[in-house]
Amino acid sequence: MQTAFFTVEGMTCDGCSSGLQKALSALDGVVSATVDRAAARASVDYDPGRVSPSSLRAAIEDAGFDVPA
Ligand code: 9UX
Repeated sequence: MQTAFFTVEGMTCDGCSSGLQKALSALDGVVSATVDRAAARASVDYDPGRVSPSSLRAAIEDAGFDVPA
């Protein structure tokens, strides 16, 4: 298992962070996800054989948030 960290911009209420946490947790290959709105950070434990950091990043963006380069 590996852990990926992302800066997540645009989470303006607690619904954003809990919704994103739920969306990430539901992805195939994700073991667990924690999203901290105050810190603008997401931490994702994942199985690198089943999902890649770039797809995790894409999922965050698909949920409507920005991940700065
Ligand atoms: Mo809160 Mo976030 O109403 O997309 S859930 S702003």
